[in-house]
Amino acid sequence: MALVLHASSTNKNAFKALIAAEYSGVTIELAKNFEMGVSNKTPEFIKMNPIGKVPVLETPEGPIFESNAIARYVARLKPNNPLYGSSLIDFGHIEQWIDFAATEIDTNIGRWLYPRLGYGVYLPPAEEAGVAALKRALEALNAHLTSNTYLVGHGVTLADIVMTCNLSMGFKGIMTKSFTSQFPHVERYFWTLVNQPNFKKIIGDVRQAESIPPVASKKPAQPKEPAKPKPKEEPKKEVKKEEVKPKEVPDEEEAPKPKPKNPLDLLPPSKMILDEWKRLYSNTKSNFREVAIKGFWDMYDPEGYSLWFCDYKYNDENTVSFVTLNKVSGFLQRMDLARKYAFGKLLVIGSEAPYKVKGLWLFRGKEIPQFVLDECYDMELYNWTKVDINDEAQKERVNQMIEDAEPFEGKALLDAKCFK
Ligand SMILES: N[C@@H](CCC(=O)N[C@@H](CS)C(=O)NCC(=O)O)C(=O)O
Repeated sequence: MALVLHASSTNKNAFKALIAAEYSGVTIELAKNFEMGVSNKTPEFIKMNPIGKVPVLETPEGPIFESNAIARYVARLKPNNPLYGSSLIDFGHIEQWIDFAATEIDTNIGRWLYPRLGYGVYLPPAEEAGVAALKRALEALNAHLTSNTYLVGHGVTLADIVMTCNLSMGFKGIMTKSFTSQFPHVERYFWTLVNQPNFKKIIGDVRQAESIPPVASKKPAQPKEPAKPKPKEEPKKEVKKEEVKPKEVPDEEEAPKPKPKNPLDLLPPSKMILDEWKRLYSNTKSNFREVAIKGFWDMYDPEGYSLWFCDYKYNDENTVSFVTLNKVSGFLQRMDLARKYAFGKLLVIGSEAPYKVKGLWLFRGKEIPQFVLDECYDMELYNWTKVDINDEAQKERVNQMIEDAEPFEGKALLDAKCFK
């Protein structure tokens, strides 16, 4: 009997065994007509895996569940398989990274991604904790990969297969370029591995997420039930202790709580009306200095607003023009949450690589709003300096950024993007 893998052909957990099989010369068939949510709920399937999850591998000696266990089994079918290293210590390190990939990488990608897709409750502090734990894990992985091409030794092992499959869910689903660019060795490692022929054959082309998925509606649409007739009053049944159900948690959507006000809405009113500035900026087609820039300083209220220069920390990595432009566009998209409270300019400077990304932001309040720092990951990719408006040179730099002056700091502009 051939080995049969029960899973859909796009399941990253199934990829682990399939890639291991490619490296090991093992043949695995995918179960025919597998339908997620249907095939894995049948009594026959539950006999193979009592929790009803995929993948499951059917072997001549019985089924195996848990994707890492399946991948290990497949690797062991080849005697002295280099996927398991060549010494006991290699073996130990391979197992170490397989566990790390499961507990530190996969779990934390899931904490970030699944609630956003509607699998589980979305809670911002829980997401924050998940992202922080993922960053910690990726920092450690990045440090290891600074001086190692592969996780263990000098070739692909089972640890790389498991790690890459787990990372693929993050890269495809939620880890945008501006997030992963904090971990350049992880990026290099991931793209190298997914482009190895044995990986590519199974995973196909991988496209990195361009944005963080928005939070899915909390409650999936329920099929409407016909109105039930009111039950007749029945004599009260004595309830046994074990039958007492825990109180249902009130559904947030049924009784919407008033949204807490953004603290910026509670600031003392300002003479500067952000929308008026945005309109002036957009509508000024000529004499920009005299009209828009002068108008800006006439309106500017240092008590109610602050101006900030930002400077991308990793300009050396901006070696490809369209990638740099996408990075900037992604940042501006993610700032959508601050549209009521911010205006920004981002300049992509230089006519050849590496391009420099520098910008100017106007924020409501005297500091960068905390919710922006918390919720927009790009913020930490830049160094931020508050503009001293008593310094004429800084004011002039503000003007140049607002009007896309060229040359800027002696260089041509590849592009200038505005957030308004
Ligand atoms: N730790 C398990 C995770 C398996 C798992 O979560 N499978 C998902 C699909 S990727 C599943 O079958 N979900 C269906 C369900 O939860 O009922 C493994 O690595 O195999």
